[in-house]
Amino acid sequence: MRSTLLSSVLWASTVAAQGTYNTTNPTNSSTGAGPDADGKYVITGTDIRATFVPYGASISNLFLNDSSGIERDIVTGWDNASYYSIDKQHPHFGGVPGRYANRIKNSTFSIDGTSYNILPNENPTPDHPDGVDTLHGGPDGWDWRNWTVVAHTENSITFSLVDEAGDQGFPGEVVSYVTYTLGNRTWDFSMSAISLEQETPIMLSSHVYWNLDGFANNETATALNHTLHLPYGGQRIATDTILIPTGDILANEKDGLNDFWSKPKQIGANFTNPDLNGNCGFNCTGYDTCYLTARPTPYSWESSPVATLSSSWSGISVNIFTDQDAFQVYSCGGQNGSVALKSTQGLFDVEDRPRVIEQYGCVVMEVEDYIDGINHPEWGREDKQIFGPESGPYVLKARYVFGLDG
Ligand SMILES: *[C@@H]1O[C@H](CO)[C@@H](O)[C@H](O)[C@H]1NC(C)=O
Ligand SMILES: *[C@@H]1O[C@H](CO)[C@@H](O)[C@H](O)[C@H]1NC(C)=O
Ligand SMILES: *[C@@H]1O[C@H](CO)[C@@H](O)[C@H](O)[C@H]1NC(C)=O
Ligand SMILES: *[C@@H]1O[C@H](CO)[C@@H](O)[C@H](O)[C@H]1NC(C)=O
Ligand SMILES: *[C@@H]1O[C@H](CO)[C@@H](O)[C@H](O)[C@H]1NC(C)=O
Ligand SMILES: *[C@@H]1O[C@H](CO)[C@@H](O)[C@H](O)[C@H]1NC(C)=O
Ligand SMILES: *[C@@H]1O[C@H](CO)[C@@H](O)[C@H](O)[C@H]1NC(C)=O
Ligand SMILES: *[C@@H]1O[C@H](CO)[C@@H](O)[C@H](O)[C@H]1NC(C)=O
Ligand SMILES: *[C@@H]1O[C@H](CO)[C@@H](O)[C@H](O)[C@H]1NC(C)=O
Ligand SMILES: *[C@@H]1O[C@H](CO)[C@@H](O)[C@H](O)[C@H]1NC(C)=O
Ligand SMILES: *[C@@H]1O[C@H](CO)[C@@H](O)[C@H](O)[C@H]1NC(C)=O
Ligand SMILES: CC(=O)N[C@H]1CO[C@H](CO)[C@@H](O)[C@@H]1O
Repeated sequence: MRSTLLSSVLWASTVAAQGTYNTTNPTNSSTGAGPDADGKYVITGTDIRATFVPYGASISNLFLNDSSGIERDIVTGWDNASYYSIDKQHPHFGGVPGRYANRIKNSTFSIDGTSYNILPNENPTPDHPDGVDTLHGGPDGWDWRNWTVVAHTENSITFSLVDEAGDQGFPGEVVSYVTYTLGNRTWDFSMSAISLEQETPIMLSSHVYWNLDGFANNETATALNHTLHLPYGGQRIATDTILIPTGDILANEKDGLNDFWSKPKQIGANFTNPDLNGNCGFNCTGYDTCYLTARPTPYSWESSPVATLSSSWSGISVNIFTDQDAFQVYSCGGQNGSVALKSTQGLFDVEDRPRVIEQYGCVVMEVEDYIDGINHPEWGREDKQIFGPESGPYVLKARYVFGLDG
């Protein structure tokens, strides 16, 4: 058992690093240069460049040239690493939610007959001032913490985090590694997590907010004209008014509000339909929805994308390949202009356009497993969501391939 565990750790760190480890000199490794003046770590591929910050192991900028050859920064974030810990709104910009992404009903779960109460942090009521459920791992979830940079090369960066036993109420210590690598207009990531002591839920994701126009579209401040295709997304997980899964799996009727599978559709295509109100929780118009990515088995996850997002304005598209079985889409209905754009985004020559993220100004896309699967044993997700010293490590892989349609 001990050797199984050790080989898991070694295996996971190898998978995570995919390259040079230099723990002696973690920041300025043989090829990396350490953080820049804003505290960000830059990595570069072919015609693509990104920055990352230790806070949440978050992507902070992603630069690509659009079809006019103009450089666009297509993810949200802040201008410097220190501001991530200061901002009170904490929109989970580009980070790794953990130890368990998305919501846990009633902040409870049980494993082998033992029930656990973890810290709530969403939907406070007079009786439950801290909230009635747990979102993204709790009030000090993994994307509220500074991860350790364990490797930084010209085109990749690896972060690690040690999550102590009992933190946020979760059982057992967990060690995680996340590696991001840029290629030829590609962004790969590999996440692994090992539970060293006890069985615990683990579900990670990457919580990136996209605007493929770099917020510089002079026709609209929103991302509602972005086109989304989820070719395997014929089903979704039903949720209640506070977005907690009910246990039901719903069919996404062809031509219905949640049909992104039968053909590509603009995110905003159905916004004039009053039935879209309530589709993402109480009085929320749009999407905050976990679509399933049910591919015919056996399949190779690298062979076809589970999602494609594109914008005809910039011409930039992204194809998302992953080994994960679900895919969350959030249309940024909760944004309200209170978050400033980065200095690398937006329009500078349109006077009446505030330099902020407007409602529906972005789209969040998260590769993940079935949300709150730990409270729905009827879905059969235990092998993908419960990990202990005797199981293998939790693993998530994804590849984002960027194109130019214009
Ligand atoms: C790791 O960093 C140390 C200290 O800077 C250096 O001496 C060593 O050569 C580095 N190792 C590799 C493999 O880059
Ligand atoms: C965009 O194009 C310019 C000019 O060719 C080039 O200098 C820059 O590196 C490109 N940006 C990216 C992210 O490839
Ligand atoms: C860091 O970024 C924030 C948000 O963009 C900005 O308000 C602040 O002035 C910046 N601080 C420094 C030291 O650059
Ligand atoms: C994270 O690191 C930044 C420096 O980049 C620092 O300003 C901040 O206080 C740290 N935050 C936490 C939560 O440790
Ligand atoms: C909800 O959590 C409380 C503890 O906070 C627990 O007493 C109760 O049994 C839980 N309810 C369900 C349905 O799991
Ligand atoms: C990058 O990929 C494009 C096709 O997608 C290809 O034409 C080009 O040669 C590749 N560049 C490198 C440096 O491999
Ligand atoms: C919008 O931007 C495009 C591309 O930069 C430009 O060709 C067009 O003239 C602009 N339109 C307006 C109304 O400013
Ligand atoms: C949603 O929008 C698509 C594309 O415009 C349209 O074909 C479909 O009928 C709409 N569905 C509903 C339910 O409004
Ligand atoms: C942008 O979206 C709006 C609302 O869905 C639609 O009326 C308009 O035709 C779209 N524009 C383009 C260029 O697709
Ligand atoms: C629903 O949202 C609209 C627009 O944000 C707001 O004006 C309205 O008061 C809300 N209704 C309820 C019942 O909360
Ligand atoms: C905008 O959203 C933020 C974050 O949720 C919230 O703190 C703020 O009160 C909202 N502002 C308005 C005007 O609704
Ligand atoms: C920790 C460390 O050595 N950081 C250095 C890495 O390299 C950059 C750029 O050369 C320096 O500014 C850092 O001080």
